Amino acid sequence: MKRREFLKYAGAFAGGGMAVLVVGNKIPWVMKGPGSASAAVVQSLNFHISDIMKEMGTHNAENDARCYFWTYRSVVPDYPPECPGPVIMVTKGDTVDISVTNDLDEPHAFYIPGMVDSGPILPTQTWTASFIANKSGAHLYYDNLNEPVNRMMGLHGALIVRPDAPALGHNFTPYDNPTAHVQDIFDSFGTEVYPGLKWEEGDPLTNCPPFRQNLWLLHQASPRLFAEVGSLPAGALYDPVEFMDKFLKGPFKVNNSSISNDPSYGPQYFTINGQSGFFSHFSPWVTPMSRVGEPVVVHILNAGLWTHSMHMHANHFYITSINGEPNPNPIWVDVYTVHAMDAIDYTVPFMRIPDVPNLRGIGRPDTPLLSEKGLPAYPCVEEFEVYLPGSGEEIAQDINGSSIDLKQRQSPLCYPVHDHSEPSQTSQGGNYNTGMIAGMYIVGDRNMPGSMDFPMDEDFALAFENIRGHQSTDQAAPPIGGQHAVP
Ligand SMILES: [Cu+2]
Repeated sequence: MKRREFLKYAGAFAGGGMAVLVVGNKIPWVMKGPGSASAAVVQSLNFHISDIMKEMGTHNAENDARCYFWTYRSVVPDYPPECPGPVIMVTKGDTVDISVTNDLDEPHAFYIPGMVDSGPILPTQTWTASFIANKSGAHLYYDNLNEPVNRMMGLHGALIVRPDAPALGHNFTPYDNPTAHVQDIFDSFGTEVYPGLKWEEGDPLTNCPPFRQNLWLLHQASPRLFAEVGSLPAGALYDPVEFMDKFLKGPFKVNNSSISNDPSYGPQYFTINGQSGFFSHFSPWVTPMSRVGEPVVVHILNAGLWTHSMHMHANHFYITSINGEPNPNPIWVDVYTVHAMDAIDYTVPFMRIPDVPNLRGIGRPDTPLLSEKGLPAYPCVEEFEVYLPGSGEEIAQDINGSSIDLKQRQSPLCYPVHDHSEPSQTSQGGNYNTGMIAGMYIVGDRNMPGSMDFPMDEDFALAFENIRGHQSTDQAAPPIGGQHAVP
């Protein structure tokens, strides 16, 4: 593609919201659920394969941090182009009608292993099909041509399929055939083992959605290499072996200035759902924000070529699914390795933080010990009133020149989720905590009288409202094939 054509898409960077398309009418709960930023109910998917120049989180007047991508873009509804493509949510057994038009100048495809395979869609052509969402869980949809080049260039997104019913006499799991141990874990939610709500259980009175889930779609991007692919003559394909060599074996640069003078072919941006650093860590579409007693499932899909190991502080979690197979032995861990193209589920119990000193055990709804000041160690009433930086210590200016106090309250309780593959903790050579990082917020405790909501300052409350929904949602969809009533 000619650069002047794709430059017109500059500005696709969005501050964290994910486009979500809900197919069919069986899962109205998802409209208020975590991970559904700008959700819309649709009866069919209408995608165009096109390209963008995306402004990354570190783009500003001094630092031209932009990257060229190929994207699946929803045109009905009309969403801005973004990498990754929209999240597609369906119920198992539903039929999904899809059309994909190729606006680029080499063949592309739409592929979900075991579900649908478009084969090559030639330039300017449109492929239409129907497929059945035949397996519950999180799946990657992607372009499998010239592998891995087309997928790495940004042609990927997530399909999340939810079971339509739990096993008889059991709680819901995210899977069709959970192993006995995975079923046990989900059956333990809402019991004395993990007091609070079942996974599928919401509570409108306390602003808690059912089926709490987050998606971590991992990817890595190289502005130099991706620009080279985008600059090829019409119809020419980039050699995938050369692509892999340059991407995976390029040397890392030691600092920002050497990157701008002589950019590496290696990845410079490490993203979760297209976001990095603050924009992923503080995004409720990435970072689980839930109460003790409100378990959350995190679907991890690695669309890239690198290995990542997301280490979650605050709670250990269960690995409940590995590459489409419910885990026969879901041990309790705090970090787990996700290879290229892996699909891994973290099931997070949202128990009390394990390092709170209780009379018995860890993480249990137990009697907390007292601090030196004679206050209970839990709820963390002393930390709730701590600000880092403190009030008046760090003042910034907004774009209108007004002063902003950067004080940050240590409530709700905020913990990091970072990748142990350390190069990913940078973005374009920046310092730690600008790359592939998520988090975990404990925003209250259902099991502690008087602590349903921990104290929240206004900025956090705004983000939290977006995800846990004080606002109205879109209308429910008609049956598949039917039409929306005119509002
Ligand atoms: Cu760690």
